[in-house]
Amino acid sequence: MENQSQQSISKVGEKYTADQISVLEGLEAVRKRPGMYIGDTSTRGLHHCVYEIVDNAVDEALAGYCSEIKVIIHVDNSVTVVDNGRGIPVDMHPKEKISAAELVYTKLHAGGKFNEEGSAYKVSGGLHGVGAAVVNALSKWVKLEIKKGGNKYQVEFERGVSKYPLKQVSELENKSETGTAVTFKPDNEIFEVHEYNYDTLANRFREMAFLNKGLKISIKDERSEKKDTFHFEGGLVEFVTYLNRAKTPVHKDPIYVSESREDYEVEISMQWTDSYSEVLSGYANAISTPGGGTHLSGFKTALTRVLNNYAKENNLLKGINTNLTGDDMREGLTAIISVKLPELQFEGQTKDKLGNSEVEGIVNSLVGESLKKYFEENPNTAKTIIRKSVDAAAAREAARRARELTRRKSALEIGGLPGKMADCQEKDPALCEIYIVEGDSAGGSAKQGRDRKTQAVLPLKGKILNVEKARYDKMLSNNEIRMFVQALGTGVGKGNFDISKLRYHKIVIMTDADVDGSHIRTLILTLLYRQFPELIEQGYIYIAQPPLYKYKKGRKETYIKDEKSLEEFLVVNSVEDTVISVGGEVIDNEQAMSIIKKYRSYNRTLESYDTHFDTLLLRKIIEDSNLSSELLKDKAKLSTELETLTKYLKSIENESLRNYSFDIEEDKENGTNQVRISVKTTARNKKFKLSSYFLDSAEFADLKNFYDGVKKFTGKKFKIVREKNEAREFDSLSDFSDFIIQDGKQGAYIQRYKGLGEMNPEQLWETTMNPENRTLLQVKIEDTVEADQVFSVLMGDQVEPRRQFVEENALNARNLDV
Ligand code: 1YM
Repeated sequence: MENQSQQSISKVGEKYTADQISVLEGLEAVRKRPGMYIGDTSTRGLHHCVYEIVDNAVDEALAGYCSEIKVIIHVDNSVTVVDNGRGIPVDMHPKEKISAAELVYTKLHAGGKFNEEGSAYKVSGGLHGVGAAVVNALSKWVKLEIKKGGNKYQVEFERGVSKYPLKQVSELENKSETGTAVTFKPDNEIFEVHEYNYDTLANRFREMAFLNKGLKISIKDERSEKKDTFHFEGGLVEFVTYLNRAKTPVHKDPIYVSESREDYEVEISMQWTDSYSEVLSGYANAISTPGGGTHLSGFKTALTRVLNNYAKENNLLKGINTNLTGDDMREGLTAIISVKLPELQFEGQTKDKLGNSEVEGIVNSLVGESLKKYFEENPNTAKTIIRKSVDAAAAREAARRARELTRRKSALEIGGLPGKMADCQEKDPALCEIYIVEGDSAGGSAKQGRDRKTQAVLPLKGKILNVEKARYDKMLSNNEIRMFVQALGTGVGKGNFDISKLRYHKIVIMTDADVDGSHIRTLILTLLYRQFPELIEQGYIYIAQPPLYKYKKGRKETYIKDEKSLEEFLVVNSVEDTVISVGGEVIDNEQAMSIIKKYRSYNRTLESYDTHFDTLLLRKIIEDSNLSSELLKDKAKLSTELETLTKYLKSIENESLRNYSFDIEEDKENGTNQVRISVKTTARNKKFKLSSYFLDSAEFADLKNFYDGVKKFTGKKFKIVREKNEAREFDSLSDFSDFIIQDGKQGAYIQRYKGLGEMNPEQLWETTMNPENRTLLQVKIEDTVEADQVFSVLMGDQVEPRRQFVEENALNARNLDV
């Protein structure tokens, strides 16, 4: 290791001053132990680099000098972050003899103490001012551009070392323009993962824009043309409205509190909905604190006290024989608690819990006073909330009685285990697994096929209750859920759940690979997430992966997990031992397979739109039309484009047996036009619209990209020669890929399993339950607020957010489902 660091220092081949050597040693330390600075070198660390740079721009915004931040992901996974702040200082540092900007990017622990007064730099979080140097050390290259004082400056670095001193590159046309632009490419030698995930970054920036009201953050992905702009004048109030979009609020506007005392700022927004879950999300200096901490406990104490006092003073608890607990009051509450403070202290194993003890009292007293005032001024809201808490308390009481009853009954009748269940012999939970299986027939196969020593099976019949729409008491009266709870052994609910009583350390959900199966899986996951979150956190929950196909040729039997894998398998089979050429040029088989795979994926994706669009038309739009959201705005150009399209469609009318008509109409909401399309076939009449929403969507961009990847091959002639056989020629990629798939099927028997029940016990064991062959997916929750969203959107009552979610996630959902 020593040698290595020596080497990479001397590689640069320049003479160094003592100061610069200490800089290099600092950067080497970061490269040797990246984990210490950015957590890890996989997905999380990779994305963390962007947050570090963006944090510097956010700090500039918090200081009041920057209003807009732009982030661009480039095709090579380098990232540019631009802000319109003052620009990082470019003046020489008197002692270090390099510009302040270079210092910020090369020196650890240089954070912010540049100006003599030592400005309290860094409020937005992260690495206390060394973020830029850390990112630089972990980047293959960095380019820094600064606009300041009427000039543009620039400096570039390679693996943390500057290639030349900061230099002025031009004078600005607009002399008053200022800002900083940083482009960096994370070093492939350091990171195991190299691709940025658009949604991960976009979600973080949405959150940051909510937390810093007025700040505009935009993100653009040049790999897919996805883009978003986040800008919320309403800040936390808009955040809560966003989080509650799939829920039904029980009072109109979110409550908002913003108070400060000395160096401490407290900002809270909250709103109750008719749901039964609680979403409390805390931030300290805009850093998320999933572990909770003193800001949350201060908030909870204040809320309980104020509501209890209000209820008593206004005689709202008449005739109620149980106390209202904090949990009763927070049922259905969505709240964001954001604090800003001078010196952050984090606690807990993952350092995600706010530890500053002084914060508890400050939040408690500031929030207490404001809420008291709020409820006095808004008695109707206060009464609604208290009524809801009283209901929650009553439900809690009913559930307690129900639980007592089952406990007594089950102890007497069945020794604590549901009758339909088959338990395993082993008693050590760490070695035990339980398969939760859909339906009695699959349950039967699983019971016969399992390893009786360690595997238990619980069949659940039909759809279990959607707990998103049912309160605790109703949930416990549901038979399937009661069986499930009994089987786990932990009990359920606050004060009753005890993870040490868990009887199985692997809980495996095994449902059919179809729409119903995926719905049942979601219902079970909803139950687990809402009632047993600890089981997910501890990594006890898994999803089984039963195969969808069996391929049998002669004696050879192969189980294949989904349609995509089947196609890949067929392609590999068919291409083996052949020589393939395209347009007269021989290509290697790997490349041939990749072309076919891409082309098949493109077609599969196109076809998956069949339910809500016309595949033939969509193909034409993707492959050769100029339709775009830009074009929609221009009615004349749009008409011309549609005429061309009509001409083409008329020309194939007989062949396709379809009749298309287009109507342009105004899309007032978006200030553009949209096209109403009707397709008549002999069988039915389909109507749908083509809007800017669709043309700007990620799916549309995905399709375009897919097609771009195969375009140059579509019209080429393909030739394939198999040993000794005659050559076969094809006029297009479409014909060629059809042949390859058919050829891969030759002489084989392919069975598609419609459900688990179709597999016999041995097959189920071999493919899905045998620990030596099976693949299990472990269920993880990375972000609880995000997870709450997914469940409330998917399982709640609001139709529109669900429709939007399914549409936005259509491709992902399909990928998950197949
Ligand atoms: C795209 C990343 O880093 N912007 C940025 C950074 C700084 C300033 C302005 C800045 C800060 C101060 C004074 C100050 C930084 N400056 C320093 C240091 N965008 C991005 N924009 N003038 C400009 O804190 O007093 C560190 S970061 F230390 F040099 F002042």
